[in-house]
Amino acid sequence: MFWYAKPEAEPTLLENPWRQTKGEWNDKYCGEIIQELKEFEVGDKITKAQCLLLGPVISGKSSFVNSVISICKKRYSNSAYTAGRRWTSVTREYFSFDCEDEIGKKFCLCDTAGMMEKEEHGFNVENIVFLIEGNVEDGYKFNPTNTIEENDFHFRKNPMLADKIHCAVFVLPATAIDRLSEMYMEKFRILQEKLVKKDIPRVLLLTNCDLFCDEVKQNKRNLYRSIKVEKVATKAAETLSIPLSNIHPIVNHGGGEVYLDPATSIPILLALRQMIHFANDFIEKYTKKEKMENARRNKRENVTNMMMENTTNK
Ligand SMILES: Nc1nc2c(ncn2[C@@H]2O[C@H](COP(=O)(O)OP(=O)(O)OP(=O)(O)O)[C@@H](O)[C@H]2O)c(=O)[nH]1
Ligand SMILES: [Mg+2]
Repeated sequence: MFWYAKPEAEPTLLENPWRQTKGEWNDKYCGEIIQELKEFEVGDKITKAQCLLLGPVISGKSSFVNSVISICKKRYSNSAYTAGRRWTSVTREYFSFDCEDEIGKKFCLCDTAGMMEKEEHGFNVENIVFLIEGNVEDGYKFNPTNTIEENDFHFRKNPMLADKIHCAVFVLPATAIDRLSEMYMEKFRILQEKLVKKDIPRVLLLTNCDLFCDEVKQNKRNLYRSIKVEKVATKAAETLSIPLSNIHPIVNHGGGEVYLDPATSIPILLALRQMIHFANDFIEKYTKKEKMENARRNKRENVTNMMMENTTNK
């Protein structure tokens, strides 16, 4: 008679998290991050960190907006209309969400319609450039086949720095990383090129980590210990050319919960904190470049004026 050793189950959780955080995932740590965000100064008084959410339909963009607003309000909020499991975009209008509390004053989350593979669905890539440049006002109805025109009611002709996008946030379900089609990758590539050209920081939110990993579903505190989640984040970094440190696996609030679990809020807040920091870096760099450009222009004008004076005096 032979005895076979029962094969050991593959480990699913790491002993040490693949991403370190400063504290236990409880209300106290959640409160500390919120306090840090309240004290953080973004740009000047009028400029909030404007973050644009981009991603396929039903990827969890509006749910992220709701999650953040819920955390700010300390109760579940459904300000951004969310989709069921349909394949066309439920968000049809461009809308930026903020919250009149101390952290809410620091940022603005700009929700968009889902990007579909084909141009005729979702919204077109050219419109994203207008969104980034701050040419699109709240209320604009996404039109998948047309690009916004200068004579459109929602077209802002002379956007200020405060109207522009300071951080681009891609939103993808963790479950979709292995299933991105060629057509989709091409859309992402074009978009990334445009963002890199404009020096706009990029962050990626990996949503639905509860549906992707059972250990996370059972306990949200397993998020940064899950081997499966670490692997998918690394794969996303390689596939989408985004640094791993800019990739945030999350579970959105809203799965019928009544109490806001700090273990769900903390990774969302860590993502938001990075978005606000990156947006601020962009604002600082943009302001510096603008000052340098103005100084150069003034110098050029002074030289021209002096030359003109010299010619008239001769
Ligand atoms: N389990 C789980 N469900 C989620 C998560 N994030 C979003 N959902 C669900 O996914 C569905 C789609 O979410 P939305 O936030 O509407 O997605 P969206 O990207 O805004 O979709 P469009 O506006 O249509 O482009 C909703 O039923 C959400 O409740 C998550 O992290 N985990
Ligand atoms: Mg939406």
